[in-house]
Amino acid sequence: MPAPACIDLERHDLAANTIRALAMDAVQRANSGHPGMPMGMADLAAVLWQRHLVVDPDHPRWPDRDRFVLSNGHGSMLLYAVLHLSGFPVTMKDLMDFRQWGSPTAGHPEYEPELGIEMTTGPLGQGFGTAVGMAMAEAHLNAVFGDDLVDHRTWAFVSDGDLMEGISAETASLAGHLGLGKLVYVYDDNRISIDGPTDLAFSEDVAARFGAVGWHTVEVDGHDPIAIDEAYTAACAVTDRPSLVIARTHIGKGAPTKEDTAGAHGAPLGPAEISGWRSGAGWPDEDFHVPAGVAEHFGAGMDRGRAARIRWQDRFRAATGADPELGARWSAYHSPERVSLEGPGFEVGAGMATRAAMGAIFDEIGGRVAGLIGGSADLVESTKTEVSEGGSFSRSNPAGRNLHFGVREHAMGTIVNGLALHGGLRPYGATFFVFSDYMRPAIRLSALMDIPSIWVFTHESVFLGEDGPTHQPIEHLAAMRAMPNMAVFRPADAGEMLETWETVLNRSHPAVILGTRQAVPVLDRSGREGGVARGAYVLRDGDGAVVIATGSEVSVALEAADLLAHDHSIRVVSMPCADLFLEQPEDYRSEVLGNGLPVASVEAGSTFGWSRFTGPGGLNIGIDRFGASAPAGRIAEELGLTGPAVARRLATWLRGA
Ligand SMILES: Cc1ncc(C[n+]2csc(CCOP(=O)(O)OP(=O)(O)O)c2C)c(N)n1
Repeated sequence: MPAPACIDLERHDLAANTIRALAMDAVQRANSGHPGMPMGMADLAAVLWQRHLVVDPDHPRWPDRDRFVLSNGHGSMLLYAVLHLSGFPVTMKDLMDFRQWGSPTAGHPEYEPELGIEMTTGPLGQGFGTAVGMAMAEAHLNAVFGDDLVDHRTWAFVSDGDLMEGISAETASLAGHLGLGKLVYVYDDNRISIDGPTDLAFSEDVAARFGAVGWHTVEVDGHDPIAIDEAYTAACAVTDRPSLVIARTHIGKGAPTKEDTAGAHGAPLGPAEISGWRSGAGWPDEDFHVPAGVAEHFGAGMDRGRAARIRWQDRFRAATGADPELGARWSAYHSPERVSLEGPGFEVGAGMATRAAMGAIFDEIGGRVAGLIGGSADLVESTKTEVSEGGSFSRSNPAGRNLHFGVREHAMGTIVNGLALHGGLRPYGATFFVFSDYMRPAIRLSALMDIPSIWVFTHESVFLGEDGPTHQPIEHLAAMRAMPNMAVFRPADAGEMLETWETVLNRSHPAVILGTRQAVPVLDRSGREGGVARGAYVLRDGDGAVVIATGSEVSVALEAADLLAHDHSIRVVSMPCADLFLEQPEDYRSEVLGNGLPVASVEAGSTFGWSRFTGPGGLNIGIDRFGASAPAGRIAEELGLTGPAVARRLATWLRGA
């Protein structure tokens, strides 16, 4: 912890003004962007980077570094400027190319760890939640490895918009409940958003709100570096609760007419305003000016980080040298080996829900994947995603591997992303598929950032039955598959579920895993093992037509093919993951799809998207309406998804084909 009040105020002002100037200039040059927030938070950023944040620009991914999340990521120029001035590989050219094609300095950056960008948002509130996940990751790994190897803070800058978004309520509540003492948020209390003053729509007592959910709060003048330093120090001293530093700031600080107005929020200030700011600050009339001494000022903060990293490296060497088992454990978390799963042996022909199959292999997964951590949004009895010896993660037991998110799906989504972004862990979050709607922004960001978050959704079709249409996903499969970079797995039976987990764990990309509520037969897949990793494979051969099915409809398609066997030779293709199938070589894809045979699809969901595989003359059997509240068997009959009903549709289609 830094010694109190030894800030060189002149240097500090120069540093903060450099952030302001670079933000103004880059936004002006790009002719788009948000200058107001970087100008308003410049003092807060300068003190944090110079005095508190423990990072090393020469080793941006050093595991025990502090994490910094910019949740009000529209103010991205703040982060780019500070990274540049602190010696991270963000160049002056990158600043000049702000928001341009191919430049790393995107409008809203998300995740570029080599540059020092841990995560920023984009969709307001996501960073707020994600940083909670990072702090949970730290707490867990600290419990596993001890203070010598894991002991760092998670910082985030958050704005009015972040606090207005509901996700901040969900995640603040959980962070307070868990007593995440190394989590420090700095709230940019500038009382301005896009439409004008925040009191148009926001008048809550923020300190009282956060106090009520178990946070420590401290209020500070966000332009007084000594007070800011003291507030950060006070926040760090509170170790049993997360802290919120409520910093009263002025958006567009120093802009002659636009300070404290929405006009400073999201548009270039214009030459007159920039020139007025320069005269007020005694700044030369020169774009992208960085005064002498500023890099040294930030460099002193970075030297603190460099020294901390070297001390950590020494401790790491000593600890793993003295205890090779510790070194092996560290590797198991941080550079895991390939996973292969055996499973308990599933009896062919037996009925078993694929969620139950997942439950049956979950302990094995937990045993093979040291960093596996996750849980459910109050549905773990149903999702079957618990490691039985893992213990529950709590304030008093952060070593627990089973997370209890409460009924907070959106929080679960952002936290899983935070756990994944932190590194060292393999996180998952589970709920019913229909509730994925409540966490979609986080799922989308996992795909955008290409991080290995695992999304487990059970009760993945109308066949969940009596709970009715509010609980029955219809368009969800199509919507998830439409998301670039997301691999969606809908295994057909217990064997495919096992292969699905194996496939997902051996990739380092985001994935959705779907499990049935209802029992489905364990299929005879002998000789066809490994098919899941290719996305689709031939389960029953035939040379007259191809029926592609997924999940519970694979056994339906097999039954239909058997019923038609007298007149038609039907090939049944199981397609647990359309996304992986599309990545296969052309030869494999056309071979599986029968090289020009008529193709049909059967899936208990919207038919949207299936013509990609079935083509213009193809038949797509699915559900293009909402479901119904009834037992699953009756729903299957009414919606035409039994073996005989599918056989009838296929026969009619084949007669016309
Ligand atoms: C989920 C979401 N909704 C809307 C936006 C568009 N948007 C960007 S900034 C902002 C509000 C700005 O207010 P504040 O958070 O106080 O930021 P400041 O004006 O202080 O920079 C909005 C609505 C967004 N980025 N994310």
